[in-house]
Amino acid sequence: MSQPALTSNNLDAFWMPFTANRQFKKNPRLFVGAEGMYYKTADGRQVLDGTAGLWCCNAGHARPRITEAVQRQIAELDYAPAFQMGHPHAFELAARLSALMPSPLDHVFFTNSGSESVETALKMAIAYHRVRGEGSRTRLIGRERGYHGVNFGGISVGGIVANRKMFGTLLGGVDHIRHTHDLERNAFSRGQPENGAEYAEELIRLVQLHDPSTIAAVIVEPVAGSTGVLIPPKGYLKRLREICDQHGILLIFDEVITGFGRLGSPFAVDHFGVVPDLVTTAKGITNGVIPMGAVFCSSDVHQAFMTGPEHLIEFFHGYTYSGHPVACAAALGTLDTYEEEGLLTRAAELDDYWADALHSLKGTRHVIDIRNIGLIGAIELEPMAGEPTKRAFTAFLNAYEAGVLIRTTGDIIALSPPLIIEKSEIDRLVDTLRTVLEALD
Ligand code: PXG
Repeated sequence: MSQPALTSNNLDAFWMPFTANRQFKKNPRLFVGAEGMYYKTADGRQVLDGTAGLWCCNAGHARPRITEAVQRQIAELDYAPAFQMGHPHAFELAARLSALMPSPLDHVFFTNSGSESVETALKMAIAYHRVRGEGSRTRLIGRERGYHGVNFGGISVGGIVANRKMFGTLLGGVDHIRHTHDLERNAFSRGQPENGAEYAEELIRLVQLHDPSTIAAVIVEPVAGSTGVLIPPKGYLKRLREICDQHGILLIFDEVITGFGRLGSPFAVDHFGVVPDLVTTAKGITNGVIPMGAVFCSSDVHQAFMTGPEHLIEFFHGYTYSGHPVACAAALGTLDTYEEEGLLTRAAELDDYWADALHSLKGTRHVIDIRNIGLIGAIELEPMAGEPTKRAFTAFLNAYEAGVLIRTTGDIIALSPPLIIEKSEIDRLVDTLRTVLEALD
């Protein structure tokens, strides 16, 4: 396809998401191609993908299995109604996904994004209690600094101030436990930090305040990503599970970024050995190629809905594109690629190399913390006096000019490369960052 000529005029119409639109349009950064570990820019440069797109292209770019599966599917069956009708690939995919996830998380509900997966899980949790005769359990508990997408349920249980403050009163009946970030005690931890399991006890305080009979579910990211990579302290997630069990509260893991191999196991559920009642996923499910999400639920949750006359709809929820044939084809091609190349466990093989490379940046200018888990890394910078976020954003721009794509949030650099990354590319990523950071004001 020929490249359209871009003038400042035709950049205007597109209101870009989560972007400094005016800054971007003065000096746009446009990708026109991608293959393997690299993007190609409109000005013909190769850029090393240090972020797997937005945490989604876990197998890297332009993977033939996925491309072929999508092309074939569009020609064969472009769309099938999602309600009261089906097509074989949705069932095949659900079965393969549930086989990947530990039991009893063996039912799958399809969505089109992480945000929709979150809304679906929250609604499932509230409805679950109601169908079992505990309709008073409607309250949802999230966590400070949590990111659960951008829809109203997600921003309500989420804890990122900028994503919430513009949008009114949000969902009622939501409360939050505190986040687990503790630089004073845990700075420069490799893997899970030693300190902070006790932050889970906050949940007991909220249970006492609201009474368990009012609480439907607790939702957390096993590793918080968007807020700047907050890794759970040892023992923390297990303790949340125990408290939920004691009080009949459902536990939801939001695995939109941790799912599909990011931590060196198929899911964070495996990595931490803690099994929630519901798991939200998206992104890596299709390698980012076609929008898709999936919510996994336990057989207990699923079974609770399967009552009453058989001709009646059990759960009044779903999307026109739930289980879209082309998305299913992309997901099946993605799972094939992950399996053939051992990508769902590759991060575990690279763990030491990745950690050593990242932590070699200790002592580099402005760096106040480095943290890592699986193929995730974060480098926290000392903010510029009076200008928070500017230092990291400048690092992002300069790294891009130097041929490396990173993400920043606040003054934190987040790294999450495709799981196909080679050691030499890890070196290049880290060496570029070192040069960029040393040159920053
Ligand atoms: N939950 C979690 C844990 C996420 O990380 C969502 C839900 C929402 O997914 P959708 O598909 O609706 O965007 C996410 C998304 C970043 C970044 O750079 C992270 C996300 C999206 C864009 C950028 O940290 N996470």
